Amino acid sequence: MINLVLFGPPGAGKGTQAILLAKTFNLVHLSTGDLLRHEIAEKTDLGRLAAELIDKGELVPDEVVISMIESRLKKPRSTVGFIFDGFPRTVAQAQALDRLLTKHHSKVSVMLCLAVDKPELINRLLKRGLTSGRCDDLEAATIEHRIDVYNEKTAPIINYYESQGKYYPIQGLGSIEEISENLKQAVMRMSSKPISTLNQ
Ligand code: B4P
Repeated sequence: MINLVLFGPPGAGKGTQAILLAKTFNLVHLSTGDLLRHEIAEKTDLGRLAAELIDKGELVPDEVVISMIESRLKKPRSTVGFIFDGFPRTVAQAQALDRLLTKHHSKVSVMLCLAVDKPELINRLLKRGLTSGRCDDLEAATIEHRIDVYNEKTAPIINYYESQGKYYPIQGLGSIEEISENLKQAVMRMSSKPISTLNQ
């Protein structure tokens, strides 16, 4: 099984690249951001809690996102693996993901970390905010807060995966196609198998 963690600060391109990687390698794409936005759209209790936190640029509590991922992993399906987009976002979530995958006799294969500088992140998210309808993309101050939260709570995960030899940094500046190609090459090198055999 290939289990990819696609990592990076807000606006690094995780969602954009995860869709392309999932298609290339035939992986199930699990985005906690998308799952939370679905709850918000459905106006569930969880959605109301999530909206309040997301709009302020805060993280949703660990137990909420961990249980969302747990229920998705429990679904019986035949797949060559998963791509985790926006999860884990804290060391506690990274530890929980390891526990959950171990239960399924599997593990994280690699953590691909998209590196993008702060001014570019802010530009991208403000641009997306013009059309996305996402409150968390509207104000530069909220975006800056999201980046601060990333630096404080999420970036420490890099050490967690580095100590396991699973951290793989990737340049996140450039065209979407170039970055996608670099990610694809990284996954193929990691698996040391030609793309055609990865789905077997
Ligand atoms: P997410 O939905 O995960 O989103 P994100 O961090 O905003 O963005 P992403 O990096 O996916 O950006 P994208 O590809 O779209 O999280 C939203 C919120 O949900 C979080 O702030 C948090 O509150 C909550 N949440 C989610 N998961 C959680 C968890 N595990 N624990 C706790 N809370 C959680 O790219 C951004 C923009 O850049 C797009 O408009 C795109 O078109 C553009 N772009 C992409 N690549 C580009 C490139 N190469 N060049 C130019 N532009 C590019």
